[in-house]
Amino acid sequence: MADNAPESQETLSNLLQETRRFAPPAELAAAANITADAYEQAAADRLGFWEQAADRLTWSRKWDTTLEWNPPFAKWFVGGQLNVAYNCVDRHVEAGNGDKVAYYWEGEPEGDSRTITYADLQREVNRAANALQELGVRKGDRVAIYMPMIPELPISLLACARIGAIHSVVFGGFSASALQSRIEDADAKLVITADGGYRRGNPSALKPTVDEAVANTPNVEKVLVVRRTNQEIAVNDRDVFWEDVVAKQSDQHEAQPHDAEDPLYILYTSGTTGKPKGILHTTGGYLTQTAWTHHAVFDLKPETDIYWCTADIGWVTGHSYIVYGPLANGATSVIYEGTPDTPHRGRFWEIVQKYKVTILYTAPTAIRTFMKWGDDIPAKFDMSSLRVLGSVGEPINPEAYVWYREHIGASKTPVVDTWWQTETGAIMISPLPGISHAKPGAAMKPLPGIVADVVDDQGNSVPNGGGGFLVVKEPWPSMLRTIWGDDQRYIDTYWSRFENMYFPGDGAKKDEDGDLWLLGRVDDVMLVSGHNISTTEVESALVSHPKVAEAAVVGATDPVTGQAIVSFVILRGNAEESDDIGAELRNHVAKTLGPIAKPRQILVVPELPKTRSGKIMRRLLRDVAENRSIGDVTTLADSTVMNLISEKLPSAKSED
Ligand code: 6R9
Repeated sequence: MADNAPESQETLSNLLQETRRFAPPAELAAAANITADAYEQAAADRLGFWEQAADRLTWSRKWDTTLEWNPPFAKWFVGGQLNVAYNCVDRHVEAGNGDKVAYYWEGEPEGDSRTITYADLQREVNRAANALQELGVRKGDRVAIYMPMIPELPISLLACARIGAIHSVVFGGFSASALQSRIEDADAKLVITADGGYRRGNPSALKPTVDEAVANTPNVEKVLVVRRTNQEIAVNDRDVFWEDVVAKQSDQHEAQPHDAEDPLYILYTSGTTGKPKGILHTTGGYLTQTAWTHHAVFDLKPETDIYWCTADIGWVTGHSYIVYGPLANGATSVIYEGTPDTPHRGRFWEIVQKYKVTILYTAPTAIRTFMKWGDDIPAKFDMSSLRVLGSVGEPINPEAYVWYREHIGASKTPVVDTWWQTETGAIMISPLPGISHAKPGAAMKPLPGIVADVVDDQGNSVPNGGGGFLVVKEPWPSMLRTIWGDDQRYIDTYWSRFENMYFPGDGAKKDEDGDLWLLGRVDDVMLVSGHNISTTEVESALVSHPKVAEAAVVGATDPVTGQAIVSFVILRGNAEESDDIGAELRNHVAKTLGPIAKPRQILVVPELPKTRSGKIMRRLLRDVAENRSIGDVTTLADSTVMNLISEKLPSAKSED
């Protein structure tokens, strides 16, 4: 492709061709929860479709109006009332399923596990709800939660939901200043935490971070502490202990109904720059869409499935697909406290084998790590129970998708690549496992009831084969309602780029069949010789080389091409770093995507910079590629990674 090719006018180049297709297994398709007519039904009557989804919940008062839409402010199921905790817990007990397991909890130290039935969960949530009320927490108050992945974490969320308090979970890996700013922004009056949790084989303290954060937040009245690790901790006047305050409470608590539009939670999302945004979710629409999508996308059969989402509850994936969606559906889930390599690199597969997990939901970053560790590790475990695999968090490279299907899913399980965001609350674009003829790397189609498209910079829909900006054109039940305390920022961030369309900030393309492929954040798009090239396509081309496990690419200023592609790659466990690896990989990309996408430079690195939720931070790599001092690293999960990368620089394989 030459520089003056007509493609240079397009919004986002479409370079990657992928022809592999995976039909749904016949058995799964025959018994699938959702059939193809759902798309037609929802297209004909979108609100009617969501009403039916809402009818899967138990309402104390039926809504009067399905949707009130004053762009960009939506209200769903107006006038309806329900209690989220009742829907997630009590109604299953009342239906005779009290003995059914809600959570198999697996601590990181081996042998440390708990089985929690729906009846157990009901008692625990009731005690915690009574305790919150005794501590002075009332409907509408904010409660900050900073905890490891222990059962008291979902119990705390549900206790808040039960009494109508608004929880704000802050991931346990965040610093004291990050926690403090989130406590202040939401003006939380209670913090729930633990002494610590287990991480990589050792107790890792949380309480000292809370102490530091609340030293400067006078509005926090109490800190409620769970003892998990029994580490020695300082005890302050504000501290009260779960074992004292919660354990003594009655296990009875009457759930009051809340309005469908009462706030359920705030969850802060940092984005790439600026002050974190407090994403606000409300009650009825959020539970409707998380529950329906969990039922549809994973084909959940609550009687027989064992479902495991490996995310942390500190992220939206954990909120929607460990707590609210699965519990509303009466599912049996696994919760794991620790890391995938403790005490050995087969820990995930050991857990799948132990609990006979049938549905597994994890992230591309984890899948690529498993690829790097080698095929022989999962091969040692019996994972024949698995029947549906899911992916979320980043674009999944086709090669990682195929590896996941083959080595984890025994070449038979469908893989659902689910696109959504903290802001969308629930899955928006995804294959359905009983219907879609899935393409590796494609999120395929908006779910029934979701209207999404790819547009050019004028907001016009691009034709099939074209790339551009992903947008959502109609409101959806679990959409964010605003940014906490900042309606203007909500309008500016999501609704100002295109008129009357929600702009999530992601690039995407439509293939010849009109199926959707996510192409990463538009901020990361590289402009090479007049072509807008997505990071995702080049990274996927690199990962399709047998020696590469993981790749990140960035555009660096270049005197000839405007920007040039600089690639950072991690090799697979069994691959040797040879002298000509740079040339080999550059040629491989040129062959796969065309010469326009040929990287200028390949750097073999031991690690990539990632956020605490596992997303690659290309911004820092751009600093390296342009020989700048490295910018703000506070959102980096492991601050030593940039040193490791810088150390590799002198041996960098730079060609041309
Ligand atoms: C659920 C979650 C949202 C951003 C989103 C996009 C990326 C998530 C993806 C995906 C391609 C997928 N993302 N899932 N990109 N394919 N299947 O991750 O929420 O932490 O708010 O991140 O993650 O860039 O805009 P959140």
